Amino acid sequence: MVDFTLTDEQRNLREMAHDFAVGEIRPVAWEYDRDATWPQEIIEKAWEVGLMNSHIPEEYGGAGAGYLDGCLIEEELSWGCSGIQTTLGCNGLATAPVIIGASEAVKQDYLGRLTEAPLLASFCLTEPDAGSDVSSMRTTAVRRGDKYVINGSKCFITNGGHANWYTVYAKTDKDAGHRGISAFVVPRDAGVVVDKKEDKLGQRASNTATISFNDVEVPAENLIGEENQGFKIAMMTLDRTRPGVAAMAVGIARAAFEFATDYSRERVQFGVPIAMHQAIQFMIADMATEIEAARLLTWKSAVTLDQGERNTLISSHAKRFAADTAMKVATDAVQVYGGYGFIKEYPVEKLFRDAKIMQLYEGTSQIQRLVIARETLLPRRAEEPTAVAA
Ligand code: COS
Repeated sequence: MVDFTLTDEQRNLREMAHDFAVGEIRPVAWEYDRDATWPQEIIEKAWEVGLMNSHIPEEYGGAGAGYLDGCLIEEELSWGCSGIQTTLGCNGLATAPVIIGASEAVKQDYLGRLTEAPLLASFCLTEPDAGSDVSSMRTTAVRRGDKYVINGSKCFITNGGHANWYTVYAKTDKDAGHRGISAFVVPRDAGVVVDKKEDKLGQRASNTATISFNDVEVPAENLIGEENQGFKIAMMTLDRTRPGVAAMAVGIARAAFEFATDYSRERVQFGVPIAMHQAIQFMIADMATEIEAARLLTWKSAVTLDQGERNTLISSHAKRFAADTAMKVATDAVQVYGGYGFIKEYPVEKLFRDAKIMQLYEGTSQIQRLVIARETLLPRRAEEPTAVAA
């Protein structure tokens, strides 16, 4: 059965997220972007009303919401400001590996921290020389007695400067390529050092940091899953989070589309609103179709997960198409505004800058195409596990 009808609960959730975006995010979004303001107050309010940590299971204090529910929230909050939503949504990325494979005690402790207080966690995979090529990471974790000792540096870490704890990927066997990577939960007070906050093109209200680990010790029980399972845990995590990122891209595209259509009705050239010109109408029509298509792919990728099925292919379709759509729609929105679109006083300039990162983080559009090509050409991948032993 194919049914695109949301339940009453889902409609209410979407409405709540939209009202929050209208009331709490939109009024400050452009100012926070200009000044790269850390949105602490908004984090606390979003946490209070239950718009954060929606995927954390109920037994750890979370809402236990589904992936489609998460996408509904993510689209609305990103419509408000994708930089602020990147901050609010990042716990979903950091907690996914823990939910997939951490021990019960680690889940109780670290997931519980996020549901008991408005705290943040970060996901530490990328390194200066290991972006798309995850296997070439250099951070190491060496077992010493009942501890692991972690050394290395991670970059582009969302919320890195503000996190209470980190999911960290490190080599436990340097010679084993992707089969030598393990994942750990690392509390900030174990000695994590925040080196640098990035000054970014877009999504400037989010914190992106470089952090390092110098002989940071964690208990052996903080290992997620088994030793050397980290690469698969990372891939399974990205399968779970890419639908939400796609939803965020839809939110940016929708915001740009709305500004562009409103402006096209008001702006008069050649004696009529520019919306009367077919050149503008065709741009608006393409935006509308692509946003609709991006949302359908996004919802399908989330529903596939909610049904307990492997969603690697469809989540790459969704993430790739939605990210490219956000960039294209935001670019065309600037075009509809003409010269004014290039001026910071007008809203689409920010959306154009914000959209770019959607094609870069959580796997570039090229990596999504690579996954799509492999999944299409090598169907054996459908046999891969969707869960690991804890
Ligand atoms: N679920 C479970 N297992 C998976 C998987 C998935 N979605 N994708 C790959 N695997 C498994 C493979 O089956 C293979 O297993 P074996 O060791 O048993 O053979 C293993 O993982 C390695 O897979 P693969 O050969 O495809 O690895 P590559 O090194 O070629 O890398 C890409 C694959 C490029 C897709 C991967 O490195 C990637 O996604 N890179 C982008 C990382 C990214 O998104 N970074 C953004 C920052 S995080 S916010």
